[in-house]
Amino acid sequence: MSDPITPDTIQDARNVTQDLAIACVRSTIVDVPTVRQHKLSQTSVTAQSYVIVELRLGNGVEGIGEAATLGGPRWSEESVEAIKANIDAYLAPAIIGLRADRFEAAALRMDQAAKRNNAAKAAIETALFDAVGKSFGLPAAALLGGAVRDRFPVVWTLASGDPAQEVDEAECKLQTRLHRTFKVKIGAQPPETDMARMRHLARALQGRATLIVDANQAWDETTSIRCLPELHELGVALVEQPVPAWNLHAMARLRARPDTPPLLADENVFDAHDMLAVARAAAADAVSLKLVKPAGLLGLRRVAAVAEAAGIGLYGGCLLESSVGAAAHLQAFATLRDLAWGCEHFGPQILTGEFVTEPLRFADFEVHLPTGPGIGVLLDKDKLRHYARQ
Ligand code: MUC
Ligand code: MG
Repeated sequence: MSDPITPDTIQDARNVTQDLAIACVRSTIVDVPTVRQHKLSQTSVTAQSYVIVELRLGNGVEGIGEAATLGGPRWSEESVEAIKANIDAYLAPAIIGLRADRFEAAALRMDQAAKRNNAAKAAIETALFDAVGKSFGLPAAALLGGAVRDRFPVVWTLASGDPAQEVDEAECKLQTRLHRTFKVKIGAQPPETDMARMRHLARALQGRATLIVDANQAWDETTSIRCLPELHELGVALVEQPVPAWNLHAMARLRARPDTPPLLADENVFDAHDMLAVARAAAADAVSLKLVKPAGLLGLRRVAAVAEAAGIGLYGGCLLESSVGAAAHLQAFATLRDLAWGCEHFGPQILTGEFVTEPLRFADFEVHLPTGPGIGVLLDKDKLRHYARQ
């Protein structure tokens, strides 16, 4: 028999409501140099820029979240400057006073306050999960259904564009047992140059590493028809977003060809509606899941649910997040029943420094789910100040 409801029980419930009320939200732009230049088809970075959200509850507990970008508003439409402005002016005011554990209500209010702005919304939602988790001593994964894994095979990205440097970098990652699957960023150079680069990498790493490529929408259908069979022959395991995001039907036609490697949808799947369209068009074998695309952890799980229902594999994507953003992704990825393609949260490793008290653990080709409550990492406030943009 459960205890009868007494005035004390009612008072306790009132206290919880006050404890969990969102009291304030602060956003800070940070810039962290990378260890080398990272070149994609549409952008190139020597520093990563994030907006860090610190959200305080009535009980004094602070939750944190991160909005990642890649080279300004060039990977998607959001820049750190716009993210901070929209958090401060629209998103934070929309949720002040709300109970932090009303995650869907917070998402609805943010959707009413601003169209899209999904990276900004994801950073706030992450901070809500972190604050609620920290209030109850539970990992964010527990609030999402519970973890089914505590470590993830982790990809490294080769993106200098110089094949000799890339072989050296891959050798170093293999030797230190950090990474053995390498994603090569193509599309910044002409296709013929990229194909020569791929032949060089495949030869040098044969039998010791798995290669995948990401064209970030750089090729058209004709170029893809010309190049995909050779990538297949070279043993490339996955080709990410070869054609523009809008060209779903080209993805489907390419996928239907017998000599096309498995295709990974990235920029053409932001939310669950996009996922449904890709599934209906039979346009991908796998989907890259990232918090910045579906506006947070709940949205990411909705995309994953549609993909799972369609038999499309899950790949744990990134946007070169720091340990804050990476930890949030791992909390969500940990709850997915089948993460067939592992994850690529190498972001903390490409930064020259970090702003958490304890960085994520990378060992034996895997990244580990942090064990603390909430997203599992804590800000080092001095370091955050050091990287904060003045
Ligand atoms: C992307 O398009 O996948 C992930 C790794 C990387 O190097 O770039 C990102 C974004
Ligand atoms: Mg991609």
